[in-house]
Amino acid sequence: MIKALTVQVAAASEEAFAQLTQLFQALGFEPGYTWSEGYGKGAAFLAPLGNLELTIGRQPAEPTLLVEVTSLDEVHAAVKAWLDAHQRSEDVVQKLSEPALTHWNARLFTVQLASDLAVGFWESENPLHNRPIAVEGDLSAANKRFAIVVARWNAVITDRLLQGSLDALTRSGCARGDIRIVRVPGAWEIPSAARTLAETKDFAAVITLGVLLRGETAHYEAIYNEVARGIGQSQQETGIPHAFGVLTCETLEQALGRAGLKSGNKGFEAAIAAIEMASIQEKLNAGQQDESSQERRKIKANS
Ligand code: DLZ
Repeated sequence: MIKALTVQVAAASEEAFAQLTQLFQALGFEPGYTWSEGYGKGAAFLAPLGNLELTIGRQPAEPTLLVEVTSLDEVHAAVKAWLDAHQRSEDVVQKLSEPALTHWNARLFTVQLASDLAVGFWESENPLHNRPIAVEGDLSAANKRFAIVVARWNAVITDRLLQGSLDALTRSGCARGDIRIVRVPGAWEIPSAARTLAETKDFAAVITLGVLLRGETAHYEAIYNEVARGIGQSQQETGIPHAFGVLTCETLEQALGRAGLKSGNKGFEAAIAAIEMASIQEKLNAGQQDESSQERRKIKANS
């Protein structure tokens, strides 16, 4: 039920609003929702993580609004440059502290950015703090090409799946021109088209979309097994991620429910999986290259 944390800060003037906006953008906050009404305006700045942290005992830090950063010294320099540009020089020393070690193994500096806005910027001294140790995919589809193979059989549903996939790709930053759509007669034909596309190595991932209706498909199991096997095999043998968006449903009504009516849109979900896997693949490939070039360096050094 809880959705988000918001800390509201009132800027003293239009000028202060613009200056703080400029600072937050320069520090790397992601721009969030902005609004403007007759009675005022607002601009949100987003961080990847928000916490409402309850403590007891020794207060870990002053002030209470804390921003965790990487490269604390660079952030300090950026904040100082901003203060130098907008504040009297005698005030800067008073408003900005130097980074100092805390009792919780971090370095922190504080800055009074406005009369009721004191911020503590900090960086952990532990290099693994808050860093994911797993390789995880990003959900950005920008500058990547995707192929979609969609079956025409049960087009009333597969068209909706296709719309869902296109929606996910474009909303994640993929340009329309970077999406190749291939229509095949039925689910049976999906694996061969997917494989041909994957083998070109032109695409970061292939999204497969189709619907098999048990009630209306004699030899349903045989078709389904072969389609699933073929798509999986294409993925494994080409090394290009394939998202599986082939629905297997008892009835048309159930299929419609999974194509945007009741249970989300499986085409959208398949595209998101494809985007994530494309990113993971990219990271794993980059990691492998790092490892093999390290290996080559080692061999060279020993020879
Ligand atoms: C033949 C057939 C049947 C009975 N049912 C479906 C289905 O539910 N979903 C689907 O995508 N395709 C079906 N097909 C068509 C086959 O997948 C294939 O296109 C044809 O057998 C031609 O090879």
